[in-house]
Amino acid sequence: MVFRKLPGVSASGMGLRLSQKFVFLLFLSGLVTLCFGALFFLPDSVRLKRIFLSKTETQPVTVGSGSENDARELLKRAKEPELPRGMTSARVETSTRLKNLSRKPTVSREATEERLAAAGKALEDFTLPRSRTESASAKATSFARGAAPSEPFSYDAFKACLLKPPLGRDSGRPTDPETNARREKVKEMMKFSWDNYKRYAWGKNELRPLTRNGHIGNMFGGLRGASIIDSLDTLYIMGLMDEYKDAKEWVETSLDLNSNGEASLFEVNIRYVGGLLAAYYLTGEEMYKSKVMELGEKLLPAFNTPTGIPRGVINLGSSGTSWSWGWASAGSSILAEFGTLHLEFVHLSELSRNPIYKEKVMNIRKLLTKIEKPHGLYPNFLSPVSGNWVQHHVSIGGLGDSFYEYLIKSYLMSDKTDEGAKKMYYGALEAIEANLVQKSPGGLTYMAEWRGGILDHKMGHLACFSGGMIGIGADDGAPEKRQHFLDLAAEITHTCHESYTRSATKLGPEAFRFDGGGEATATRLSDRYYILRPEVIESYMYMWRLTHDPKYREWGWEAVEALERHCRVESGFSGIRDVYSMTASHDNMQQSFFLSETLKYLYLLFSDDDLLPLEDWVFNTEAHPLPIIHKNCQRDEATQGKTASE
Ligand code: DMJ
Repeated sequence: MVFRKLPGVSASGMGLRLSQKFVFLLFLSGLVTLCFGALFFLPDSVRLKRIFLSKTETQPVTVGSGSENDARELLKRAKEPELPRGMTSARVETSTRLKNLSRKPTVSREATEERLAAAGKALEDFTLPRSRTESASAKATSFARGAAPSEPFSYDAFKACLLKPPLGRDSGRPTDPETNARREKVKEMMKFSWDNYKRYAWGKNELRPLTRNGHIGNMFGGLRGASIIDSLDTLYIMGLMDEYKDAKEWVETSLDLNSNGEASLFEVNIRYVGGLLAAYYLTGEEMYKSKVMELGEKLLPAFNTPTGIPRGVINLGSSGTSWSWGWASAGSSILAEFGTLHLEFVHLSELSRNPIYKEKVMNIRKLLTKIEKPHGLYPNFLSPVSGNWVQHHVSIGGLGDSFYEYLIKSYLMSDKTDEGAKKMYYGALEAIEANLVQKSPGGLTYMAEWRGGILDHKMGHLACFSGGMIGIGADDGAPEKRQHFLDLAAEITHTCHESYTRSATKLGPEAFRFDGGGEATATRLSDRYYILRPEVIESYMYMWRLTHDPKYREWGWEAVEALERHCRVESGFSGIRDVYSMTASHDNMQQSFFLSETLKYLYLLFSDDDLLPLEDWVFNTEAHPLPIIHKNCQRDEATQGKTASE
């Protein structure tokens, strides 16, 4: 048969002319674009949308006075790396660690691509609804009924185990009148911060001191009152008893733990779990204990992953589902987040007589011990699915910081019996010294960051806690290294002090560099802000306790004066946007860690050492004091830390 070519019809394809094909293709591509666009307007519940977008992106904006969606904010800010935190809007994000990240151009740029790549991964999310998670209270019952011990935790027995009274001989009042006056000044700063929070933001998470309203954010899911929980122990040790009673009453009557919403596991743990535990141990109020047990149980589903490494975000409601942060590399978990649970979780097991909490964190420890570490270093991103490192970025500042802190503090809190933590800490420190610790041409010692073998000569304000950390760990490495560690701790603390003295305001920037001509100064506009962070003052406090060198108290006083001059506003304390400018530009946020950490460490710096003595207490990373579990004190098997799997 012969096919005859019809006039006006192309010989190719389906018999369409070239121009017709072009129109058809145009129509087809329009249709595809329309379908994709529609995805973004679908309601959040639509499954299809969850497949295409990482979970964080699909979360609804929590609406409430002053609340914003941090994840969306992170993504938005990712496109504005040149702007310092807080300059993008009137708001400063609650999670300062996460804020840091969002500002990094590398993370910012990669974040979008990685989120899309992670979208596929999101399907692998291994989350169990709360009903399928072993209930801590159910397990506690069976634990009590079985072979395991059933003696309930006794507060009196705990108190009898302490070596010294928690508040010292005279609540830590120093005999020297000048030091006492300085201490009183810090107390006044606390009262001022608290009073304004109470007046303008009561029950909200943080105070916005310029606009005189409350900030909620969504780092804590539906939980509220972060400033109250973070302040309980500070008010108590300062003897601000009327204020403490108000705080306690609020916890008793208004702290709603049945709130829904996606929360940061890390932030809820360090602020809420840590704050409630400390309040309980200091006061013996059973109410704090039952609240913290209830909250602790809500955190357990985050560990339901193939490796047991928890994800960063957890729904505190009944679903108990968890996710990785949308911005974190390929659905990974963050070292400083999953590595900053140990102290609180050991105490949750201690109080509940239920080993499950300790098992969860010991499992993290086990994985980290086994996994191969580049040059002995711990990278910041780990996949909770495969248990492998996702990137080789190492930092003692944001993303890594409190993981190292919790290793040495776990050892100290176990009354030096936790050999695993000890080995990991000194191993990590050796690798840090070999790879990260640097000396500038001007003689300043600093901790650089490490990106797959390439050094970034930058140190974050967050990394300044390491002076204190290396100091408190000086005694327990090799004996011949004691002085070396004390010297290193003093040098790092000195460098961090330099970052303060080299600024016009005498407050330190968010990050400072040692390249590009300067030393210990921020070279980027986006690193110039100060958000009332505690880390530098924290190191002064530890170095004071360890050496009694008066310079640390002087440096602390310089910080008080600078805070008064540049951060005190009419209705509270606020962060500032540029530590190099004498023209104040406030960020309108009184962070809750200012009340729990910055002011507490200052107060301790000007107090006698018998206020919360280090022989009995370790501070969690939010400065909430947790007691050392003394080995010679009689405890039953559960409190000895035996886990069910051991
Ligand atoms: C606090 O919430 C904690 O110290 C945390 O470990 C990191 N930094 C903030 C304060 O800067």
